[in-house]
This record gives sequence, structure tokens and C-alpha cells, in this order.
Amino acid sequence: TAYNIAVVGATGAVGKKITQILEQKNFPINELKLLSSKRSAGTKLLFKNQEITVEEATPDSFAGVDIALFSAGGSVSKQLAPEAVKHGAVVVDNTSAYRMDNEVPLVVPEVNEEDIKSHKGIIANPNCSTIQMVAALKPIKDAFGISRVIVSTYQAVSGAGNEACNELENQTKQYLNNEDMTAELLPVKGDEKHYPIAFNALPQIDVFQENGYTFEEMKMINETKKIMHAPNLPVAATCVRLPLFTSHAESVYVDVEKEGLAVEDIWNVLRDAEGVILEDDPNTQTYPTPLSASNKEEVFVGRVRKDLDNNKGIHLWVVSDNLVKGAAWNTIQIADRLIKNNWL
Ligand code: 11C
Repeated sequence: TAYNIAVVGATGAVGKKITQILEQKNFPINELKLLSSKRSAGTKLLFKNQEITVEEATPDSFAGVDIALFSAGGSVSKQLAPEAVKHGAVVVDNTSAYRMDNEVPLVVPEVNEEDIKSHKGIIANPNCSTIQMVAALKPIKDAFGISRVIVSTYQAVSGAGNEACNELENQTKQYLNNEDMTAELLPVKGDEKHYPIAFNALPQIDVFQENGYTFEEMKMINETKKIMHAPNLPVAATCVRLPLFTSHAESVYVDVEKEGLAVEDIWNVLRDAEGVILEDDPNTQTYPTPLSASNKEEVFVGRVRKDLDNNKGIHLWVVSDNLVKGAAWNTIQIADRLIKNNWL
């Protein structure tokens, strides 16, 4: 069987990756509709050597669509995802619009595939920095239990879209030409102040919340609890943007429930974990980096260490391509499991 698939936000950084991966994986597609805002409609994109003209997304676009993959921002999802569902499509939504909705499963297939089953038309794809962390934590939780997580992130600008990549590129050129850097977008489009990202590190991703955490940090905290079915798990996050184009890295501290584990015990469970690749050997300077993880679909883990003072504490370095596993690939995996398990 082949399916009618719609990609909403087809001209964006994630939308383009989705189309590219659908092609690479030879996803069983009958008809592919590429949809966007009015502004980008008319753009021509290639899929399997055929030109497809991007159309403006409207409620009627979803007639006959089986699965709609949304990645055009929260407001588009709020407006059009229910319309797609009304037309009989199942939506996999890449935005934060429905993630914390109790009716909507929030899924990383390696962690909570079964949650897809209870969907009522919409399944949410988590935030990129959350996805890679929970993929690494899940096997550790299953084997040894976890009782606390503290994470600091090192995130690529592509998380903030194509415009942010352009800003990094322009500022880098300006800096190297001894010109003043123009900062108009980062840390957050539309916020009051903007700071250069080139040759810098910005401890703000998304807007500040009343509790002093940013929205990105709160997404990591709340989404982790939901995906791992651990509403009382203490999670703290500090999210930092770095001048990288692709892949987020994370320093993750975990308290496990079991005492006296050796690094080898953690290695063993990570080696067997679905979607995770262990790259960890201090003797040969082996560890993942954002460049080595780019364009790959797995989550890479290295630098596994025991805390020197807390017998239950473990430190990990977790790296993954934010546009691939962090967005497009996880979305397509959800669509694939919907089909394979007959949960459409
Ligand atoms: C970033 N994590 O790196 C964000 C991008 O909620 O899907 C993903 C935003 C989201 O800026």
C-alpha cells in the first residue's frame, strides 16, 4: 500500500529535510503534496527527480491526505492541524502547539512508541534537544532507574531556521572583515534585544518565562517528563546557542537509582539501545561532535563518566543532528510506525 502524504512548511529547514528523507527511505508514497504559506507557494522542489510545485496550505489541501507532516510554526499547526484531521488525515506535528496537550501523544519511537496508539488524529514530535536526550536516557532508566537529570546544551543555529543560519554566516564574514556585526534575529526573533551569535555563546533560546527559565529550557523539562512517563522526575536545563550550523550537543548529568555502577555498565546498555551509537574511548580521543553527527539519524553518546563525589551520578555527552533525529527523521519514524502497527 502507498499513502497520500502532505508536508506543511515544505520550504523551511525541517520541511526540506522531511522531503529529502522521505525520498532516501523510499517511504511508500502514492501522492506527495508540498504545502507552505502563501509567500512561498509556487516554489518548485524536486522529489525523486520530479518537480513538485509548492501550494498554499488551506483547509481543503488535506482532502484525500492520509498523513500530514506539519513543520510550519505553531500558529499554522493550531489553525490547520484540526482541519487536516477533519479531512481524515493523521497529523504528525513538529511544533510546540500540541505537545503538552493531554489528548496528544508526544513520541520518540525508541522511547514510547506505544503512546502513538492512543492518538486522536494528532501526534506531536518533541523539541530537538529533548529528543536526543530522552533517547540516551531511556535505556539507562530501564536498566538502572533514574532519579534526577541536569542538562546543559550547546545548540546549533539551524534550530532557529534558515534565517538564523544566514545571520551566523553574515556575522562571521563581517567579523573576519573587521566590520561591525549586525544582529537582528538571535537569540529570538522579535525579542527586544539581539546579540551576535558569531564567535559567541548565547544563554537564551526562545523567550524567558516568569520563572527565569527560557521556553526552550521548559520544553526540555516538561517534554522529558511526559515522554518518559515520569511526571515527578526532577529535570533542570540550561540551553545555550553556539555558532554551529548543525547538530546539538548536550552535557547531561543523571542520578541513577542503582548504586555502585561502573562506566562499563552504562556502556553496555547504550551499546544495545535502539537508535543510539556509543562513541566513547578516551584512549583514542573517541567521542561524538556536532560535525561528526551531522546528517546522521542516530543519537551519539560519549564521555561517559562516573561522578567523582556522588556514587549514583553519571555524566554523558549526547550529540545528534537537530534537523534529522531532532525533527524530520523522528517525524517520519512516527509516520512509519503508524503504518507498520496499523494505528493510522
Ligand atoms: C532551537 N530547539 O534549537 C529549537 C528549535 O519547539 O520544535 C525547535 C523548536 C521546537 O531553537
